[in-house]
Amino acid sequence: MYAQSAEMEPRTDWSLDEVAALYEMPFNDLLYQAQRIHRQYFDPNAVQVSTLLSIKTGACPEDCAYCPQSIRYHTGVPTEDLMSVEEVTRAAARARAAGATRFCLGAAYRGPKDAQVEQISAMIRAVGDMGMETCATLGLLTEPQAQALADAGLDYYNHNLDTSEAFYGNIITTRTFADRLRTLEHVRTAGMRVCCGGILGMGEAREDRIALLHSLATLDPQPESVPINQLVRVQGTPLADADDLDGLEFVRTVAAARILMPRAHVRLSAGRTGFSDELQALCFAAGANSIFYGDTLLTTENPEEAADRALFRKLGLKPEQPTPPN
Ligand code: SAM
Ligand code: DTB
Ligand code: SF4
Repeated sequence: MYAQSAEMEPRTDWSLDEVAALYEMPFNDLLYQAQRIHRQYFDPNAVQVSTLLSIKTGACPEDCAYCPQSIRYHTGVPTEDLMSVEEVTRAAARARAAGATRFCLGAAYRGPKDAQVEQISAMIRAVGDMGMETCATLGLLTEPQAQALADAGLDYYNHNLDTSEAFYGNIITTRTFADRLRTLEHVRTAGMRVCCGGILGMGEAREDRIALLHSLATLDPQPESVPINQLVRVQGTPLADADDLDGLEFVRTVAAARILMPRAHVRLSAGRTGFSDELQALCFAAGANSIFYGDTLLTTENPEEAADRALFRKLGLKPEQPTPPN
């Protein structure tokens, strides 16, 4: 039922029941399947390394219940205007020197204005010229905005589904799940690669994690990059006191993502500061093969670079070289 081979196009016709059956397999069987598929498609000891930069911080009009940058919550995140191209290239040069191969620009927008897309396009050109892969996450895009970013050479656009369609309304009311799917379509039409995943630990049930995976795996084509975030609980947000998620549920989600989307890079994204080395090692064994590297994500903490270097050494992992453009 789960058989796929590296020559075949990944299946995008998964039924919800199939995804549930996969997610709920005995843990050892699930990890074995995930590891087997991981080895068919990837070097199991290579991890893609991305660094994030918040190019426009805070005062976002949206009401995403997890987010420290929403203007509706008092989280102490300072408001900062859109950075200059020079500031961005300086940060990218630092990230490149530290070993990152992809640089991801994040902005606290519902969606950018055209003038902002123009300024961000200049940043993308500059970072691309430095030989790094580029990614941006700017919120909802119109079709011409997606085309403008693609024309600037943007390699990936990150736009997450965040959670299941059924649970979504508990988390965000200012834009819909369908709005997100539309932006993903514009990104595809413009010819960019898609980075799309979600957040775990927001009080969702296992069935929501299964439904999120189902939505991601049935995108056609599937996303090239799938960030799995663990909620970072930020004081002042409605989810500040969300219950802990069992780490093994996180590993199950990573393993199922690997099996369902065999060609995608599955990224351990937000929340790694709360993970032990052992939990991260299990995630890598389950098929995760990308991380955010650098002391900060957008506004919250990420493991220290030295800690990640030590973890890579202990596990014999090495940074992956970028894939050549299409
Ligand atoms: N404003 C744009 C948007 O929402 O699409 C781009 C930036 S937004 C911060 C990018 C993603 O970060 C969100 O979709 C969400 O998945 C993730 N994120 C934000 N706050 C988080 C938190 N506290 N914990 C985990 N993930 C978070
Ligand atoms: C994604 O899925 N995770 C990253 C990235 N896409 C932009 C963002 C995580 C943000 C965590 C909260 C913060 O640092 O503000
Ligand atoms: Fe704004 Fe993005 Fe945060 Fe939502 S996740 S509040 S859109 S910055």
